[in-house]
Amino acid sequence: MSTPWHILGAGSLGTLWATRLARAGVPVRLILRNDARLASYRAGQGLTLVEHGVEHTYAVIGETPESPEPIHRLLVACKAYDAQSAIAQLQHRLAPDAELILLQNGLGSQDAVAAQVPSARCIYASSTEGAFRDGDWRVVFAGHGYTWLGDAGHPTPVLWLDDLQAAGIPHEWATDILTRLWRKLALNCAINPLTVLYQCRNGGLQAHQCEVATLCAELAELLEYCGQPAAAEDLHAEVERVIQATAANYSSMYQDVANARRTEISYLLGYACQAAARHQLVLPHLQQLQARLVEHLLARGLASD
Ligand code: NAD
Ligand code: KPL
Repeated sequence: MSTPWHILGAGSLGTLWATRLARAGVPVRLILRNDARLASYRAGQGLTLVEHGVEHTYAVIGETPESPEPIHRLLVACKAYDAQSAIAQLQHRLAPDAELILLQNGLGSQDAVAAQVPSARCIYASSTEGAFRDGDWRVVFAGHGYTWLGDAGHPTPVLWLDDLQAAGIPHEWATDILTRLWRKLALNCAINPLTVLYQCRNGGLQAHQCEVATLCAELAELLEYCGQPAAAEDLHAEVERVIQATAANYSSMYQDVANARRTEISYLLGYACQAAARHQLVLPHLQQLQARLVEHLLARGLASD
């Protein structure tokens, strides 16, 4: 039997990956927080994937972090702010050859996890797929996209990409994964906080073109300072393109705030501002944006980290 995929986090992306791997006959184990969540999961039929309005349920095996089986391959599908504590619960189960696939958006959590589990190989991922939960143990595949995977320390591809191929998960091995993560972070910093502050869809930023352009200029400067010139290339043009292409959508940060959920600000704008401070780079608009966003979150009783 091929190596099982342990999936940590039964949220949107975790369920999206678990169901597609299970559909392809790849062994999958879903790691739930505790016995109560496991009992709730076992009371149902499994995980349901809704794609193009058609739903299928897959009987993926559930377990808790305390299960005894060693883990060789772990897909970490928690939010960035939960990744380290979630992994700590099952760190004792990681086999010496363990590989972790980190799906978190932004930057900062991946390096923290890599430092936490120095003997494991950590694969960083950047995904443009979109999914949301429309109920417990259910996910709607809302936006088809691509997932880039890479190891910042070793260019050699992993051996399990054929599992992704079999599961129909569009992917590519990226030797420049950090550049891709920085680029996505910059896009998210230029778009998401403004959609929260102006309470608009992405397309609403067409009314704030000057502000977007100024932020892009500062972000491009930051990327250069951080040794990521390729991520800075034509940033403003791409931001404009994304705003147009996703004009009718609400950004992920907008949706988090609208649903009173904690945002991943520390791994996006917070990370960018910290990197600027490390380089003693003054980026007044970016810093002001962070201050405005923090104030906005606190005023709504949401965490500002
Ligand atoms: P989500 O909130 O839907 O799922 C996270 C899951 O992790 C939740 O079910 C939560 O209960 C679980 N979890 C947290 N701590 C845990 C623990 N200790 N033990 C077990 N489970 C635990 O989040 P998501 O939307 O799937 O996002 C995951 C990451 O992927 C984020 O960084 C996000 O930015 C990124 N991402 C999401 C999408 C998307 O469309 N949803 C797209 C691209 C990137
Ligand atoms: O990734 C995004 C998000 O909403 O998080 C886009 C659509 C690119 C906006 O930044």
